[in-house]
Amino acid sequence: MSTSLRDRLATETPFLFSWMTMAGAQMAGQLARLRFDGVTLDLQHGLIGFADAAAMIGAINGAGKPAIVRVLWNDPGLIGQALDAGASAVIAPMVNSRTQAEALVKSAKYPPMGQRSWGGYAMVQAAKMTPAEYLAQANKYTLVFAMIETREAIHALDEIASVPGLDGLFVGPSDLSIALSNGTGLNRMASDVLEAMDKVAAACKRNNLVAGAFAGDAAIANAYIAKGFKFLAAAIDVDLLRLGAEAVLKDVKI
Ligand code: 3PY
Ligand code: MG
Repeated sequence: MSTSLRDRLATETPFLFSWMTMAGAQMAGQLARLRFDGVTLDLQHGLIGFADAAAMIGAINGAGKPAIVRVLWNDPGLIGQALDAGASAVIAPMVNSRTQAEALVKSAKYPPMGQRSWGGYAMVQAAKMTPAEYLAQANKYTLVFAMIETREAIHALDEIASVPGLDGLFVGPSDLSIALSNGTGLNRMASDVLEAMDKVAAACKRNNLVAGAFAGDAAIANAYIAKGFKFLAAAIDVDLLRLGAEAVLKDVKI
């Protein structure tokens, strides 16, 4: 029996994960062995199909880290598939209303909390449980996050955050900055984005939810942590490659 991601998120220490946009189980396994606390697969904007994701989730779990999936959309089939493949948490884009948040929880949780459908064995093996144990514990063992990235979502924050069974909110600051600037800006540190994020952090506190966000670099992660966010995408795979290449080449004397 284990509720490790939930237990870990109940501690004070921020949970920092890498964010994969490229397919490949070997790379996922390598990333999972770095110092990040977990690995997220981006199936919305990344170049990762489901068969890729299933192998990558196996590699991440095999390295002893939680696999998290940002699904393509708030859709019961896609959410069930990610959890059945062994994801410890799912993050659903563009959750803008209480109705959409209720649908999200329904997709991710077994009855009586929701309507997740039973099937597949990767999740049972990943959790190291029997099917009966998994069924009994899955609603606690797995987490579901609603992405807050539009004006509508900011206006409906408490209606979304108070949906029973929802585990956290996850800010998409790029889309939020586009929305708040009426399509003229892309700035994860814009002042109106930061103000909206204060409201998200407060709604999480009021409703006992985990506050998460896509940060993408250390400076932004630090700014969001100071606001009370603790479930953070700290770096994208392509940036990690670029930063590694730059670090090596700057020291080569040519
Ligand atoms: C956003 O910032 O809009 C996201 O969805 C995170 O990549
Ligand atoms: Mg987004």
